[in-house]
Amino acid sequence: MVVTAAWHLPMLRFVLPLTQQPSPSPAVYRARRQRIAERIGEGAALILHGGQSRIRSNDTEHRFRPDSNFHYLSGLSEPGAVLVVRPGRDPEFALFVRPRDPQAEIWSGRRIGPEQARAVYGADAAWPIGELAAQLPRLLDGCATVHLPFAAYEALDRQVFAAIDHLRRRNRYGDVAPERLEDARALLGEDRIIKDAGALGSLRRAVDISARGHLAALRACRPGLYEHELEALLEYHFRRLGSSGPGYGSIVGTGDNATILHYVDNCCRLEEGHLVLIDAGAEWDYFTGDITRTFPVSGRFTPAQRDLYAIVLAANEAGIREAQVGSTVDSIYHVCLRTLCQGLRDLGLVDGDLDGILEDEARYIGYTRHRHSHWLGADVHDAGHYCFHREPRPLQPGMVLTIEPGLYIAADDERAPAELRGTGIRIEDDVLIQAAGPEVLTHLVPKGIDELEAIVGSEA
Ligand SMILES: [Mn+2]
Repeated sequence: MVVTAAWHLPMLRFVLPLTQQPSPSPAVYRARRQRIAERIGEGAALILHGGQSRIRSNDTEHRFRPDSNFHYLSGLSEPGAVLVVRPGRDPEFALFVRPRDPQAEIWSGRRIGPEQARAVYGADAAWPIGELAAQLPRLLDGCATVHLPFAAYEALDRQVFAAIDHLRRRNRYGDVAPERLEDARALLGEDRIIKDAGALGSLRRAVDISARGHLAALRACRPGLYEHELEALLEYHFRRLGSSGPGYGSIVGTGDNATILHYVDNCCRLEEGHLVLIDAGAEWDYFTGDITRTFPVSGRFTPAQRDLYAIVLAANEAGIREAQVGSTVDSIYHVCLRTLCQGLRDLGLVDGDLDGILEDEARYIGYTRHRHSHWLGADVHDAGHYCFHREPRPLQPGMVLTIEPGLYIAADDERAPAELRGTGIRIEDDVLIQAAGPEVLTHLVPKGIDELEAIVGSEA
């Protein structure tokens, strides 16, 4: 990191870097704003914050990652931006961005600036972010409803309330203040849950890059490597292929580390005879893949590992078969769970008849631990309701979800055969719901026992 001042650098010519180019295409974002505009109707306004840079430690920052909803509607990825959408009004799409500042840009990177924001992102109007407080009353005057993500950006909440208060006081001069607030997260979630062509294109690419990272890790795996070496290899391929990096902290856990659901220390040595669990996904254009595979470090399952693995694989496959239009995330869970519990019973880890086991969560939850699906998209746990009025919502074409059953046997589980104590197995695929049946987006990464044994260590 550069720490010396360089006052004499020439002013940076504005060149739009690759990462800022709106991809897929401006038309995708325009169509999304159009759908949202139709949903909220004339007389409403939507306000979203693009997110701020976050401090990692002292005065160094994490790489900026925009707010998913903001990016979904604008394509813009810069800290400190705000968008306003007002259906049927002029300007209908307004952006507030950081002003150009040659000196600041020498230190912390290029800025789009209001002028380019209009040209590149199709805004009808754009101002420096410092003018937000002054412009908001004018933009909200006459809007009956304001859509805002509740409790997301306190400073923005305060500015919106200040603008509303200002309009309220000026009612006797003819200003009309908004009287209703609605949660923009719910609004955006219901649009994001059905993937449009742009979202699906980005998601397919994210999943494809994720798969290539997993394939590289499978091929390179051998006893004596460390978890962080597999992590580095995965993420090397993510970045090599143009991804901005993992969409969430990569999990590489061997032995009983695999029983820790969100294990991210990734510091242990891979031992002969152990399994290793990798749960990792690459981000592309702010959409992320989410793949989990579990496989033997040495390339050969022990008979006991194979039996346990076969149960989880059967549950994963049963869950995928259940991923049909009209089915629900709940019914996928129950199909997976029935398969897992049948297997636990066959292994002698739980007693009794299957229906009795399934009725008593306390008997199996220590082994199964978590639900088996979440929506997938711009966020790894993506936006959108799972149920309405406590009823699970039916799956529709265009939804993407994960199916990820697992079994976890604690290191101190005295019921389990000694060689399975401290074992975690999870198999996770990303599935697109379609009228013709589920499409497994993650099919490139093998999960069958024979395929895994053939590929693990093949390039070690
Ligand atoms: Mn997942």
